[in-house]
Amino acid sequence: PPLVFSGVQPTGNLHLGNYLGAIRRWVALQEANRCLFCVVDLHAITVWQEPDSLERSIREVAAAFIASGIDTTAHVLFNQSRVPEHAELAWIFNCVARLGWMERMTQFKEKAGRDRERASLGLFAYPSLMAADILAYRATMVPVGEDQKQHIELTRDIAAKFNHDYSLRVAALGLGRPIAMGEEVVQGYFPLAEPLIEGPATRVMSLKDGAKKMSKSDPSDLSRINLTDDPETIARKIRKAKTDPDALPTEIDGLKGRPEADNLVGIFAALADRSKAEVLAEYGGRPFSEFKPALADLAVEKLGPIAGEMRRIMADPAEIDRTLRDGAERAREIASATLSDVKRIVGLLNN
Ligand code: AQP
Repeated sequence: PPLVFSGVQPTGNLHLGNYLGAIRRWVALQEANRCLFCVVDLHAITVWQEPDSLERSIREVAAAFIASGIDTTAHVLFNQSRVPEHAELAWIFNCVARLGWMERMTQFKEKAGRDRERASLGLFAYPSLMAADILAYRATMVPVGEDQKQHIELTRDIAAKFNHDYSLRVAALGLGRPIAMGEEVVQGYFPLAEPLIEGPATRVMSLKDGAKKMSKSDPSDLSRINLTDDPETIARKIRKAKTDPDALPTEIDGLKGRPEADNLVGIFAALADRSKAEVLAEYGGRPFSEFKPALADLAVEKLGPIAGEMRRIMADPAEIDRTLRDGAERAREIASATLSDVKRIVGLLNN
């Protein structure tokens, strides 16, 4: 079966965007696929993290995965730094990827801000580590939010350049397999990963600004719904969410040019497992003063049990650590086999 890989950074404030854009969809993918889910702690340290809060966040993300319904026995849940092959493969990919490719990454530009000179080298090389995360397992399905699309494209570029640069060697060692490149099928070592970006909530926006995505690092806590928020906080944040003065439209086209309305309808649809059109069929023509309480009730109903379960799991950190250690051992079996192939392919003596 195809292999699924995805991850979340343990940078605190896990929010509704992370849940709807990523975690919740992973749960659905578990049925038909083999999945690896990763707490990407090496990505987190590309910007400064207080060591104590990093440890706490790693466990909190793991708890959120488990509380959301990730099956850690049938699938693999681990933290990235426990599988050293990610960092090793990332170094090799740093030598495959080109500076110009990295310079085009919008996430780097956004996160580095105006003072690029002071951004960490790790933040710049982030996409190369992400390519390693995926390709260490030769995963082909990567469920992510819209914001990660460019990084997955770069992962494909790295895989394609590696396959091309080492094609003769891969053939000589008999390590090639058929890789679909558009219409063509070529022999190569790494498959081309596909981003899975689907559903009504691939880009959940800030509750305070319909032009900004909901994000862990937004200084305003009112901009996001955290997975650990209590029911009153969830209701208050939705009540205070920015909207325009008009009633909800009856047709989906009526959401154009109304980013805040579009966002709240998208969140409702994702939480209710319905389409935006279905939500508008019910709430079209009604004012936000009626829609917001309905959304708040729905959010509390869907997120409340997850928050409760997260608290229960977090009460036993040793058990979380055991789960992550066990996951890492199983992940490592696959990743180390890939690394040993890659070293032979590149010509790094490893006998
Ligand atoms: N607003 C969002 N809507 C939908 N999906 C989102 N994701 C993040 N924000 C949204 C998806 O969640 C997964 C994990 O994200 P991440 O923690 O690895 O990185 P990020 O995209 O940098 O998340 P944040 O919350 O925006 O963090 P900061 O503030 O640190 O930049 C990914 O699949 C992502 O697409």
